[in-house]
Amino acid sequence: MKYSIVLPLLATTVHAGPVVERRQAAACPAIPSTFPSTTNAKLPDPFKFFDGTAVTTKAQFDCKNKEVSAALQAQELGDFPKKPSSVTATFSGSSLSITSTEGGKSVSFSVSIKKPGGTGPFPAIIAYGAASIPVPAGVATITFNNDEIGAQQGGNSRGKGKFFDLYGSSHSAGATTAWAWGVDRIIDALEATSSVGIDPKRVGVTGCSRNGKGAFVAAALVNRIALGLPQESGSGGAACWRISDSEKAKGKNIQTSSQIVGENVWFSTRFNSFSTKSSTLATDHHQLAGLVVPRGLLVIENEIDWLGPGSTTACMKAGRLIYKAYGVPDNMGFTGSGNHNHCSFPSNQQTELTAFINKFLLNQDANTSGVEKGPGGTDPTQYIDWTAPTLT
Ligand code: MCU
Repeated sequence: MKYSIVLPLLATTVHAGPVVERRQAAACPAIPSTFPSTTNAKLPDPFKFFDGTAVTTKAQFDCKNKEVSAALQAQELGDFPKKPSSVTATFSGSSLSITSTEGGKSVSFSVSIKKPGGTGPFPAIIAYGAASIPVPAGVATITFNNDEIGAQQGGNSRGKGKFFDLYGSSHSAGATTAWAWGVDRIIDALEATSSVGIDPKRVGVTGCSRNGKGAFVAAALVNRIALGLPQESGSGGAACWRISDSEKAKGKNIQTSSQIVGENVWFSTRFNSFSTKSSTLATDHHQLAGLVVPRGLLVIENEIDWLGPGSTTACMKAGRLIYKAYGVPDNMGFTGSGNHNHCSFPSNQQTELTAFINKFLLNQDANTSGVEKGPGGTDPTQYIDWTAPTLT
């Protein structure tokens, strides 16, 4: 059977929405277009607007996140485009084909959907490339060929892929941002096509290694994602740039910003000028986790030096301070485990994975409290000169 839907033009059909939501949005201070670049070896304060105003309420924090997103786009990720003027989808067999049109140009891509038996709607996990975590019965898998949206074949693949066919090869987005745009379109299509049988409010995203960086960025930028499951993302994902530089200075064989910009096109060319001075970035990746607040996030790591287990652990501990300040400490956890091959999910991370999936995708009661597993001796306090408030 074939289904066809057309999503309405955003500009002409935006509905008023709940009054509270509109008031909160209107109450946000204007988002700056330039960001601090003063040297700061510590992790930037997630509870201070760039103009120095303290963040004391959850509503202010939600506004602060808009600034953080803007700063990340301006300095690392490149622009994350809003929804194209038209998004249409057709569902046939197990294939959901999505066409996005903007400025007279269109691109199409398809995802394949493997559903559990029985009657939906089902929750789903969008897997970059192929899932390298076990997806439990009861949860669908949406296989997303992120490489066709934004190529990641080294420096020469800059600006290649369907995202760039639509927005132009010189668009500022790095590959991780282009992929997040693809995830955003998948959710558009799921929302508009109930016949697919997937509940768009219970969608997670995963990917491993380079695709783990992508899954983390998607969870951060696409606020309709219910659960982020970045796996072994390391530097560019769960690691903080500043902490990785400090670990490198201590002699660790760890990926840093200065290396990553030469290896591949995961980030915008805007990041190049920061790559050797990460301490001048307006944000760091504890705030990438902060962008997912209050949604579910389980950061899955390995203890391979290059991934920076010391950096990912300290950085995500700082990320959990943000969740805690917002009153939802149990909505985020991180689990690092050694002695297994890169991207081969070990059984000793299963309990926490199951708990997060049960809670955020299967709507079950599950204990996700206090999941902080990583190598000993990793303490973020030396990188922190702020105190997390209890946001009201
Ligand atoms: C952890 O992800 C990357 C890493 O950042 C790269 O430096 C390395 O080349 O590849 C890793 C990866 O994607 O492995 C599959």
